[in-house]
Amino acid sequence: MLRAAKTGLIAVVMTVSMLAFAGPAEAVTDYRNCDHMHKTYKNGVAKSKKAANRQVNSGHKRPAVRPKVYRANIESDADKDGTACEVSA
Ligand SMILES: [Ca+2]
Repeated sequence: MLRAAKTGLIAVVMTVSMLAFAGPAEAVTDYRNCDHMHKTYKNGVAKSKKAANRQVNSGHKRPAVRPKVYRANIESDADKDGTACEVSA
């Protein structure tokens, strides 16, 4: 009985903490343009660390690595280099 109650409590705690964790991490905004995106991600958004490094190595500021945000805003990556709304350094 006590064990069942404990197990139930652990399950509830895990569920609540996973939801809390998933909240901000899963929040993906499709920005209407780069000015809008730059209010949150001032150097743009890369799909991977490799893509972010490519920006830095080509004279841009380091973008945030946010694969889901990138996918939601892929239309803002006009040159298809893996970073949306990159900013020159
Ligand atoms: Ca780009």
